[in-house]
Amino acid sequence: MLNRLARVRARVPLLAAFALLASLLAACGSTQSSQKSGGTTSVASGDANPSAPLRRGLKIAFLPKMLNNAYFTAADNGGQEAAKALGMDFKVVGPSDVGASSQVSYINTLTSQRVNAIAISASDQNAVVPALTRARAQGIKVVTWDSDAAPAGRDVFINSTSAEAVGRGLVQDLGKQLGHKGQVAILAATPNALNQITWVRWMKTELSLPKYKQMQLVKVVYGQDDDQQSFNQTQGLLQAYPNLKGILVPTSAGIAAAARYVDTSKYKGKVIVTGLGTPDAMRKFIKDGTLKSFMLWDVPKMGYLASYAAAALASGQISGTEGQSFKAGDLGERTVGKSGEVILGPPLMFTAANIDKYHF
Ligand code: RAM
Repeated sequence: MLNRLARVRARVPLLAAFALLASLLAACGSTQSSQKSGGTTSVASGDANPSAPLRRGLKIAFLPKMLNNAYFTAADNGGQEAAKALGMDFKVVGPSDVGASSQVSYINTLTSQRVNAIAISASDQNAVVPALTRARAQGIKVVTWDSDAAPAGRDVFINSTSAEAVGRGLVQDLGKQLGHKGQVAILAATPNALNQITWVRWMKTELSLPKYKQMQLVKVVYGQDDDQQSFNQTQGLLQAYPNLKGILVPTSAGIAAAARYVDTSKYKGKVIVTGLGTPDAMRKFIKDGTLKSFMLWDVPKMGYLASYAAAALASGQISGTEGQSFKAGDLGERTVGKSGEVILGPPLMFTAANIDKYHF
């Protein structure tokens, strides 16, 4: 996989599609915008020794929002690759749904098993915090990735990319395709996950600009990262709003289901779908013209970075305080930013021109 990651990285600067993202990031004025929780900021503190030796034989557990979801499996695979390179004992556990409290019993079990680190994408920013706090009180290091928990529950957050770039970028992409006119809706995953909350908030911020005055957001619905529920929600939206022109879908399970519905319906070619999806699941829909574009990041790399951060924490090289640096294998040296956040990199825009270069 590392070869593949290296290949993907080498191509990134060459892709014309990224010009859009580059201009977007410039317009945003910052690439550091994060998923912000409502809670008070309390990043981990304490002594860290950057030259402490890397501990071998550490036990790390990945806890995605749910199992059997291609997006999370790709992240887990990246985490496993890094764990192997670091000599860590690696496992993945997790629920089969993205319910707010579904991860709590897994955290409790991992705590009693005394793993050294938990790497979690939180389905709910608050519901996991008491269990994570108990884990941390026993010396377990907690890295969130993809979707953050309130800062009190973790040491470091591996953010996929700038939340502002995602929210604004998806609306800009849709606006362009629609000539900035027509009714639009959002099909998100859940109302509890911080990544979803933050992306939707940025979408609304972008939509409030004068250039979108003829683009009206009519509804936000949730498909719970479930294929059938997302499919049904897409159908429901199109029936309830016969003039709907576009759907923004910031969830990989949701966008695949929405594309599948539109593909075989009378709306194909009439309703624009864009959002966040995995290249393997969306390839067919890009090729058959159901979708022109969608966005994501290198998901295995995100998991890879989470494992390296966990190893650095559990070895005492970092504690999660802003300014500390750690080595992240192929990804080079990374520095902890504000609120214990480490950003993987800029988002990728996928189109027919580049989708075949990505396989996850
Ligand atoms: C969904 C999940 C995940 C999100 C991706 C893009 O599968 O909600 O958290 O980042 O989509």
